[in-house]
Amino acid sequence: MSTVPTISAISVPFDLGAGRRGASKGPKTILQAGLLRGLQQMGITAEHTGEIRLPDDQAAPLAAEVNHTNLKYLAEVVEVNTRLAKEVSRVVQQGHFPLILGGDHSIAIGTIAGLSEHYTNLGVIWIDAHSDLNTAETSPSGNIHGMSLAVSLGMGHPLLTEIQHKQPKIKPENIVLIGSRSLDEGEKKLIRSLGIKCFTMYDIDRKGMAHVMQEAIDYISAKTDGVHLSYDVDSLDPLEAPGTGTTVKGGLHFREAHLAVEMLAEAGIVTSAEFVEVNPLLDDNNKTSHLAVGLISSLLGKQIL
Ligand code: HAR
Ligand code: MN
Ligand code: MN
Ligand code: MN
Repeated sequence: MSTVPTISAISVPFDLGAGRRGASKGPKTILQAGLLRGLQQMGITAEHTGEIRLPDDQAAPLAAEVNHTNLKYLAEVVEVNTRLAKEVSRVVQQGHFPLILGGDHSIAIGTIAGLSEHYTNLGVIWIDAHSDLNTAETSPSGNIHGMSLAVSLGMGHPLLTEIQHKQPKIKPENIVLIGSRSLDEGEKKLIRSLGIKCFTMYDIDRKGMAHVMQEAIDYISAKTDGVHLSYDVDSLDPLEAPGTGTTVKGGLHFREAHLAVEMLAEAGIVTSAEFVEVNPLLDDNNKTSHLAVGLISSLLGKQIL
């Protein structure tokens, strides 16, 4: 029997936080790649609680009301994340493990908002080529998926930072970035000024993934009462994960990406997770969806032997 709690998978077919469409099709292809069946074969109880989506009628009037030039689709991002936060909070309340399937990375706003109701020192491990620490002022694109971690720290438009009321949701000292290799100037300044722990690709090359993960685990488990894993598949090298909207060369190899989640499983510290930015429209034979299934399975305890 598995010691893993019941998994409640939540699909968020949303991609308006990204610059290109298609990540909204991620949850479905991840499920079609056999996620739930695989978990059940591991002895895990896994259920799908449903989809968080925009109401067809509400987005347009809201958008007109909060029309903001450097925050693309602000109203839609607010709406979907408000709904997601409630669902994530409900799942935690129920004693289940929230597993959020994105969707673009803007949905971390709702996930973390929902989680933050239940933890006073929520740790966040952010595995990503990017740091998603932009604000409207520093963003080169206006795409909110590049701002979700800043929003969770309480920085950004009040409609975003005030989702689920508590603000900020997380503390800079409880965050670890892993796999960073594309940081905007404003983001670099913020990482330095807030002292956010950041393991770049340079650190991974220099020290090795096993060393980096052990440091990350020791750092975060010392002071947190729960750990959320936010896994952006663009952290992987584009050769491994071509199906994502903002690929950056020089990323994690297949084994490094798996080792990270295998070590987290062994440490037993992760209390929730999200896998984001799978874009089936850009994929090669659903390679990236299958990769996501492999990573999730390893995170939840699948071993080679
Ligand atoms: N930093 C850039 C921006 O803010 C690119 C963000 C890329 N998107 C992501 N996030 N996939 O991890 O626009
Ligand atoms: Mn139950
Ligand atoms: Mn991201
Ligand atoms: Mn990214």
